[in-house]
Amino acid sequence: MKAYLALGSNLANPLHQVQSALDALATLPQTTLLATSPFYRTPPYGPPDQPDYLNAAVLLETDLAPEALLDQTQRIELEQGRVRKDERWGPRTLDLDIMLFGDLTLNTPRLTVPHYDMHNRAFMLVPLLAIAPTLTMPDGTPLKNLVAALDTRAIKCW
Ligand code: PH2
Ligand code: MG
Ligand code: MG
Repeated sequence: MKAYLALGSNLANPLHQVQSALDALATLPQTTLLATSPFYRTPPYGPPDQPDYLNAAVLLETDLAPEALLDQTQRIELEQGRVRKDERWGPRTLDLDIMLFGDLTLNTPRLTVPHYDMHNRAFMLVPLLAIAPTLTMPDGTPLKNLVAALDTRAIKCW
């Protein structure tokens, strides 16, 4: 199955965090890293009193089940010093979010796919469009239409 992940970091050297995460994703079991987007600098979505983020997207080909992939991405987050805080949308060393898993729609206590808020998040959709320009969402909406509906002017190259 093809899975698209969003990567984000705004603490502890984001470039290093994301490069380490890419190395870890490239060595996942039953998984191949097929594509990596450019790295973007994006203003915080949510509380504004935090550093800008480095955001990127990757395409994986994986034989893992969705929740097994989630186990792996959460392990990588923790290995890279992620500390879960109560503050919603607060700063983090590394965030790995499963945006899409094939055309699957999934709602379990641990995982919602497609990512519940990706259609509102230019910092997710712009990197995704860079590696998947003709992608269609599971509900049939072309990704490029979602991006066209958002303000992307604040998104820069890292
Ligand atoms: N992640 C969040 C909250 N806000 N803002 C930007 N720009 N990029 C992110 O990755 C991000 C965010 C929660 O995961
Ligand atoms: Mg997130
Ligand atoms: Mg997350």
